[in-house]
Amino acid sequence: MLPPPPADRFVVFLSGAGLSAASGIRTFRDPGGLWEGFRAEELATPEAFARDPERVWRFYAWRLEVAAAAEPNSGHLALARLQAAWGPQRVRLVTQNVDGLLDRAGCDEVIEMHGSLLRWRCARGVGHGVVEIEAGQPPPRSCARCGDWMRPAVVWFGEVPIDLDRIGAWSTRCHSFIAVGTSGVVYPAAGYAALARRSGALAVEINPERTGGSFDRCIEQPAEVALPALVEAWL
Ligand code: BJW
Repeated sequence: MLPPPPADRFVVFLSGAGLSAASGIRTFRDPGGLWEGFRAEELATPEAFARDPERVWRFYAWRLEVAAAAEPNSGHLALARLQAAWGPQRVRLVTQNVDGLLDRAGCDEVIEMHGSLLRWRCARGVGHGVVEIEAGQPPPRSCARCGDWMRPAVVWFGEVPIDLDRIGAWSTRCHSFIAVGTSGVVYPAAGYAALARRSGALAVEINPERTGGSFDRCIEQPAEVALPALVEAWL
């Protein structure tokens, strides 16, 4: 079993799509994943949106519907339980997921580095406000201020992810860094485990399929199995 962080140190969990797989949300790159049959560039880039806003809008409206209908699974709930017991200073959460499930599981202060499907904004950029989507509601199609298309406040390829300074600082100072359910192919997220490891942290991955990234240990189990067991052992 992994050593818990001492009381004056902290652990960082960086999650990816595999964490939400057991909630029925498809990953991106597994067989049957979201990108199968699509090229990412056709949907998850500003250029794709400029080319065919209707198509990209519909893709994300559908993704929002799926996320809203999903429930947090035992992996999300285990992280919430650990954070409730030790506090957000000792259990720091970063996710690439845009589904809001960590939040709905009761987690605090989650860095959503690739944004969220639950917030939409005007395609023209900042300044026209952000719309928070109510449970079960469809996203708005057009901006109430200028009539241009609305887009999800997610981070597409070529856009800069959120809160990178804080994630970088956490990675260099943490006791342990645990990557959960991420293929490690998308940067800068994929670089933080190696940064943490070079900085002296224990780097661990939880993934039923070893990714070959820079880790000291791999727990080759699904997140919904490994996280409840880890949290039970630590508490
Ligand atoms: C389970 C499981 C279970 C299954 N339990 N596990 C060449 C080299 C390096 C970088 C680049 C390059 N060319 C271009 C770039 C940059 C580019 C990039 O990384 N491209 C690569 C594809 C090469 N990155 C960017 O453009 C980023 N921005 C950027 O770099 O800005 C420049 C900059 C940076 C820093 C400072 C200043 C400037 C932005 C990246 C944005 C990514 N956006 C997306 C879409 C978000 C919206 C949406 O949801 O549609 O984010 S792409 C998609 O991939 C999504 C995810 O968050 C992200 C990561 O995917 P994830 O989560 O790892 O999912 P999968 O499917 O890949 O893996 C799932 C894993 O789960 C698998 O391993 C399974 O085995 C496992 N699993 N069941 C546990 N039950």
